Amino acid sequence: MMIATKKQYESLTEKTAIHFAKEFFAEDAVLECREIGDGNLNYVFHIKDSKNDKSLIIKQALPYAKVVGESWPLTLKRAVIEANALKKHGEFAVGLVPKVYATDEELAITVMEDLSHLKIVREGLIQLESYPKLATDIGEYLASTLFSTSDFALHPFEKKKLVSDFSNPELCKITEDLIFTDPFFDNETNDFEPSLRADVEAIWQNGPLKLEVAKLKKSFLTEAEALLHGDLHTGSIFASEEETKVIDPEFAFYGPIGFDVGLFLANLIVQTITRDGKQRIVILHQIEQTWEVFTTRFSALWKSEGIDAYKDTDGFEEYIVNKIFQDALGFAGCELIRRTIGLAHVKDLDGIVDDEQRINAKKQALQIGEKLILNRRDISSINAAISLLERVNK
Ligand code: SR1
Ligand code: MG
Repeated sequence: MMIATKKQYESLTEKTAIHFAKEFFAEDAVLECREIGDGNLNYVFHIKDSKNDKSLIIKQALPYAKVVGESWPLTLKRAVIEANALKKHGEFAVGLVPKVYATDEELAITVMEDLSHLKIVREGLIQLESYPKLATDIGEYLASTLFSTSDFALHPFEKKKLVSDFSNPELCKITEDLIFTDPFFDNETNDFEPSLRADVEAIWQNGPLKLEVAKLKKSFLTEAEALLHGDLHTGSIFASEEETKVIDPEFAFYGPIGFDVGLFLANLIVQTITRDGKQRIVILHQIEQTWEVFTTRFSALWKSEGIDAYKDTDGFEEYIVNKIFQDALGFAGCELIRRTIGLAHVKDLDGIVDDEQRINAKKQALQIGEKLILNRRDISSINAAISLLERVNK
């Protein structure tokens, strides 16, 4: 559904958001609104009818990056990309993304299901909350959305139409710069603690590492394999012990399958760095389980839904899954490095209060990132990747 009101873009406030939301509620509704967004780019309004116990979310893209300010203009088209990606992914990952009720392209607004009974996974993990379904749900989400939007499942005309519909150059440029370029050069967008300067300069001077990052960046730029979420970190997932919902696919575009897998794994790896003992084992198990569920579901879809003429050719499916794995490890490495020394950090690391512990954790993130990028072709299984984490951690 498109919202009927057409007007020039204006930023909503808690008051005006209520006005826009009225048509979604009963006549006798008593509406309350709170802005609850804590991301880098958007406003998120929670609107509740306290009389009839109904609620929804209005998300509005801002014409600039909130994290930097009005000096960094950003396309509003991303609101449409996000709503369309939620709808497309929702066709395959049923129940794992929020429902979209309406959109307004002019105002860059999406009206969607209220998930405020859930918690952002990054926050929950930092507080050591337990998410027993997270790994299986995300493994399922990754396999179903990525396989089902790829050439393995779609007629080439349909797939190429989607590639064009989901062209998202401005948001891709952010990723190209913030994940693949800036952290590996002395760029002004970088943000790192003075005690990390020697480690950071070693990265800037590491030719073999930069060569591998250049290859990963080329893959991100050119390999239109599937409709990615494009920013699948733990801040893009809402969950409870019973439910998981993937939100915020405003960076969606056609890219390499391993990118979504790698970003999620990297954000779990960050948690392994910050934890000890049994709490750490929980996350290592989630890393293993995510990959196992992903490959099992991907393989089942390959067999039941695959349309590729070569799908039964010996070795082809294994070649594809290996490529996804190696790409995912490399992309995970880039994500770890950029979250430590680039523009956009994560609370898991920045929130460590003790200076020595925090710097030590950040050094580990850099080391693991480097190893994943450089050794990704020699890491033969998810357990081998976990052993690499064990060797660097502690
Ligand atoms: C200016 S945007 C910075 C970061 O926030 C988003 O969530 C993406 O991860 C992006 O790289
Ligand atoms: Mg986001």
